Amino acid sequence: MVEIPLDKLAAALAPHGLILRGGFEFGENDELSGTLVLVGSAGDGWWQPFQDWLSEEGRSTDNPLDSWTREIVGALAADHGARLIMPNDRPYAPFQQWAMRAEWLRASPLGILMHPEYGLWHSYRAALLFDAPLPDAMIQAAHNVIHACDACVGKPCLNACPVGAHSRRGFDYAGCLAHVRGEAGEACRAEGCFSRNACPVGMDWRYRSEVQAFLQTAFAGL
Ligand code: B12
Repeated sequence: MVEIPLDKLAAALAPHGLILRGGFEFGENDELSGTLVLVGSAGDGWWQPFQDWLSEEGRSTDNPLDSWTREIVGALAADHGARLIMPNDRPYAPFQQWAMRAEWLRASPLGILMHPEYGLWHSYRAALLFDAPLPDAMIQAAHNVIHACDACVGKPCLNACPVGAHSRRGFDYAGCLAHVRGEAGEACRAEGCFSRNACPVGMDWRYRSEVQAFLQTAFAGL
């Protein structure tokens, strides 16, 4: 049986600021079979490699982050006989559910998963599906993971949005979008989401403003 070459994968991803985000084996009742390994980022170390790639001639500006990811992780999939699954391809694959299984994370009140070290400053950019068992190095014990939101009394994330889009009732997507796109949403567009930035966990991993502006603009379709 083939083994998943975790070290090779990690070494190939590192120059691009991408990392392995954990994995798990699908079971009998799942929609897929094999072992899934998630690829993503922690912090914004991917920004400069991505910018360098983007500045090369002939790059399309249509979903550039996905195109960049597809180029890097797609090559790994081809080299190692894995199937590439992308988060924005339809029908949407349940990346957050997969991440919960792989890394034992839970959602913050904002919907974004809370990581014990990276806080809200991490992402899932692609997944690789292998026909091989889960390497021992990827077996993560559930009890290792502390959910920081449980101990967070003030929940500043729920009080920081200028239009109250994040509340205990959930996320008011339409309200957020209208504000971010509008005249009064300049700060949200330039500095990033106030709610996400209000979280005290993982401050060292916070994306610089330039990166937050890029992601907010993409989110708002501007
Ligand atoms: C559609 C989508 C959205 C939609 C949700 C619309 C809706 N009402 O459902 C919108 C446009 C609102 C959205 C917004 C954002 N999203 Co979004 N989104 C997705 C996407 C592409 C598909 C979600 C889905 O339907 N999956 C299918 C179901 C079956 O899978 P699931 O795992 O169960 O998905 C659950 C979650 O997506 C959750 N959910 C529902 N609504 C929302 C809203 C937010 C804000 C989040 C984070 C989760 C969430 O409910 C789903 C059902 O259980 C995923 C990628 C993916 N493939 O999962 C990213 C994803 C969930 N988004 C993500 C992020 C980061 C954001 C933003 C913060 C983007 C940004 N600017 O950086 C914003 C939030 C802005 C804000 N101000 O808070 C990340 C979360 C990463 C993490 N660390 O947890 C993902 C995984 C993308 C990624 N590449 O990392 N998103």
